[in-house]
Amino acid sequence: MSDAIAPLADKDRIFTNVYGFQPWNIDAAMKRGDWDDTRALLARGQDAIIEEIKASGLRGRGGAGFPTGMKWSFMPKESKDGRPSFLVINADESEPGSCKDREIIRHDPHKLIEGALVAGYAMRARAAYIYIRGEFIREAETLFAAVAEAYAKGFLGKNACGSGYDFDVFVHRGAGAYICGEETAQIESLEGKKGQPRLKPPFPAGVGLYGCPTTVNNVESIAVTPTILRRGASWFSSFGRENNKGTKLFQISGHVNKPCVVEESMGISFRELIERHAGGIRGGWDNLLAVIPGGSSVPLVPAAQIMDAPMDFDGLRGLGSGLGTAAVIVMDKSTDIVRAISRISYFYKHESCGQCTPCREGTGWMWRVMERLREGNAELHEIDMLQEVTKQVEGHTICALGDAAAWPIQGLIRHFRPEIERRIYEAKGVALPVAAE
Ligand code: L3W
Ligand code: SF4
Repeated sequence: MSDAIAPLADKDRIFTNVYGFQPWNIDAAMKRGDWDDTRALLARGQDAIIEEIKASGLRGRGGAGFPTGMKWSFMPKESKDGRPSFLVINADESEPGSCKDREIIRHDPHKLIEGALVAGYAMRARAAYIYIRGEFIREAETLFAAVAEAYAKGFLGKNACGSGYDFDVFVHRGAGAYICGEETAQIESLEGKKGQPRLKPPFPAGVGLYGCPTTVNNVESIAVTPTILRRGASWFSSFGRENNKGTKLFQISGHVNKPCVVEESMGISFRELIERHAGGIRGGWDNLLAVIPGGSSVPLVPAAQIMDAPMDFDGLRGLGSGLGTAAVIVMDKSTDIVRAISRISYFYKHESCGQCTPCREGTGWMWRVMERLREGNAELHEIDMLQEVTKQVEGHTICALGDAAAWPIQGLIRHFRPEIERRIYEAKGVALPVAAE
């Protein structure tokens, strides 16, 4: 059960233009408070900024939830061999269901660009590279224009904001590969190579872009940092629960009456989130079948379990799922749940970069079995065999795509095994066994 987290008041929203009611340009952004004496923020000094972000409890908003301040603290305080450090901002938003970074870039790009300067300064980076998803054509145009505005005002470049610090921001467009959202594949792609993940360790903070110390952060993680510094760590950490602090952009799609992207307190209950912002479940709460609460990589949660669940890292992990990017995919009882998960399996098969065998072979294998289960064209024992294969893929690959392909199937088998069996019996024309009293 959720500890009854109070819904967020408008005055506590960081993304005040997420619906684009006002222009995104720099003059409008400055009226909303962006770029307000950024020089004073920088004057606090690198270590003080990192400490403030640590104290705020901010955890990475790209899916993994790694503590942001701690990640920045891994960056070297002094350059070795004259090597620069870099910040890479992951705007390759491609997770099915995820659509928040796109809204930030469309309507609030200056929060991201100011955040790039502040975060880049704190980790002593020479420049930030914003790696934007190739399909985001209009968003990339906005970002290029917003970066140019910031240079024109003297907020970026030499002596950025009059701070005495030189800092550049480059926008780099991807070419349409999901795997380039994985941080080391993104670094490879930025270097002009095929986007294939590297083995970790070494982590990017040690060996990253062009072999230099690099931190890769999600768009939302960076865009919230100037506001956290202005309003204070204790303000940010007053939202949410222990270990799950702050506010978060939730992206609600699927069978709700009003799909939306909304900023809410971490830990808000699923029911409150949907009632307050998405107009309820299509056909009413009794019509809810299951929810994928964090984007396609995390296992689904059946209706009865998610209703009062806290929507945060620990609350959803406790249900065998995860917050991921907080892309909440709602499925009502009209959903063919086996087909839905099979379609997700196809996605991972298609997006596997192919460099490690369990993922390259396993994703195709899992998808083909999922398709047969969808049709009922399988034997009962194959359900256990599929489960076993997901275990052989999970944790045995270079990057998290292997896990992401395995987990949705595990969730389906855990919660909807009777539905899979029903299809097999039905396809064979055999009556379903009656459960013993
Ligand atoms: C230094 C250590 N750094 C960890 C850093 C690491 C990375 C971060 C998290 O996957 C998840 C994935 C998807 N020294 C370190 C260290 N780090 N230990 O911390 O690392 P990790 O490995 O836990 O996660 P990851 O590989 O970055 C990201 C999930 O996100 N996801 C999908 C996301 C999709 C999008 C999108 O479309 N925008 O973000 C959804 O759940 O499954 O688990 O920076 O270097 N000892
Ligand atoms: Fe590539 Fe898949 Fe291996 Fe990741 S797990 S490196 S996507 S083959």
